[in-house]
Amino acid sequence: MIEKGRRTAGIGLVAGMLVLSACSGGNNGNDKVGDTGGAEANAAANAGANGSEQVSIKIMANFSAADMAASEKPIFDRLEEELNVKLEFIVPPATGYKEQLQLSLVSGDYADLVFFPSETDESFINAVNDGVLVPINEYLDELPNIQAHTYDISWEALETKRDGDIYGVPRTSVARNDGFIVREDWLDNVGIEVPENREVTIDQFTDILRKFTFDDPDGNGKDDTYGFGAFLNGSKLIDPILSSQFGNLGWQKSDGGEFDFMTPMYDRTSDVYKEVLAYTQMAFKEGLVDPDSAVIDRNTSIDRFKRGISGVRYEFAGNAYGAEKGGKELNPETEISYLFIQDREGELKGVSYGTGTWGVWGVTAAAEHPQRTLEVLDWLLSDEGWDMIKFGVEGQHFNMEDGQRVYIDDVESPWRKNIVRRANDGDFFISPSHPSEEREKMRKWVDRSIETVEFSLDQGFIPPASKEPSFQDFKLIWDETITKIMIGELPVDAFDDLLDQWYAKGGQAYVEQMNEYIAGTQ
Ligand SMILES: [Ca+2]
Repeated sequence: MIEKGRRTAGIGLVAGMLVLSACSGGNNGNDKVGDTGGAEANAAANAGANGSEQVSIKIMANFSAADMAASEKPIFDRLEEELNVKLEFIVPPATGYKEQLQLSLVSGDYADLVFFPSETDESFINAVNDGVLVPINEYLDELPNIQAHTYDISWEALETKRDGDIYGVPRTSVARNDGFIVREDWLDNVGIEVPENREVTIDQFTDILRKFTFDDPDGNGKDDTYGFGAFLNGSKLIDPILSSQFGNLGWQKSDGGEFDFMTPMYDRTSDVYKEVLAYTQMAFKEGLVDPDSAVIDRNTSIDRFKRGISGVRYEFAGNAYGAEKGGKELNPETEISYLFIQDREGELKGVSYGTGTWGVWGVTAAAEHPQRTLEVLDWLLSDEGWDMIKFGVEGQHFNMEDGQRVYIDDVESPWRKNIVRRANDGDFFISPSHPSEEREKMRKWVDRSIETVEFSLDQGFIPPASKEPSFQDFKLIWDETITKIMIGELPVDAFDDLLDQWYAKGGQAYVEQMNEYIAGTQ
């Protein structure tokens, strides 16, 4: 039952991904008269023309390996041939990328195309304000693939000066409303049937957690399992088990009250966030959560799930098959499936924060051919380029047998998946080496997690008020109190007092500034 030839594919889980909706105002500024002078006119003349002169394009990128792998070289060879360009990559060690980036910007000796960690990173904002990065609006019309595969919200986020000029191309991050992987064999053992669409109500979910905790789902006659496996996140905090299910969709237009925009967490007129906390508290108090959850990291939580200590955990659907394979190594009975939890109205939706970007490609003033520089990214997002990015190269990553890709074990390709991504292509994250039947199943869940995303309106904006010492000091009290409420050491009503204090410690200014920001993006 255990398959041989195990291959770990670099599944890049988009950590903390979050994006925002927003119908783009449609202001691409394409009618704007460029101010980059001759270089631009020159580039426009060359743009995409077959038989154009070969140009060199220097790219500064953040990859985990300094050199392109032999396996992925054919992708860049093809690109160079197709666009008649010569690519020159500058790849500093990933751990020192920010410093190298800073140095190159200060020195004035920068590449044509430069990768920035995010659109809110100081290095990016400074590069925009110092004129190191040029607006790309006027080139977008000739970049159909970039246009087709980028979230509207990302373009808005890249209007750094809020004047319509766009200062980069996002390395897109796919926004998802992930659900949970679940021990399907345990569901069978305790007699729970889940609908074909894998969606259950909050009450059904609670029932699953209870039966997994108290009904000996692994059938060994011992009381040794828990429903839910949680963990401490990157900020050393426990996340609520359910949240959007109670109506927490981040910053949204408010229906009355003091502010035009509000998030349940800071809303003194709504109980939504208290309901979020109360659910998690109930689960801890009833003992439905692996008690180690409050002291372990995500990897340990994954391991405990694999060992059959917990039966449900939060996970990207595309990792379900890998979890099943891992579980079977310890217990051949292991079957893994997926669960989505509906909200109280029976709808499935979850919030995504941020701007659909995972870093930004900026074109610098040093680029003599901005249009052709951007065409490099555009080609990688074309059907031909994307096919190789996503599935790899025949003969390098896989061989075709009976019309199927059969993957070759352990082929490194550290660059290809870290340059561009297509918005809403969740398939990208599902290892192409998995059996096609399993991929098909997971893709349905992944697609569902993508189509049920609602975007928080804050676009990742961090109000300046949050930099105030009193606000920052209070964060410790906030985190501690929230944690104590969730694990049941404080009553849920302790949240009311906490929120009042938060407003007094700078929260008022925070919410005002956030409202001003969101209003400016509408
Ligand atoms: Ca048991």
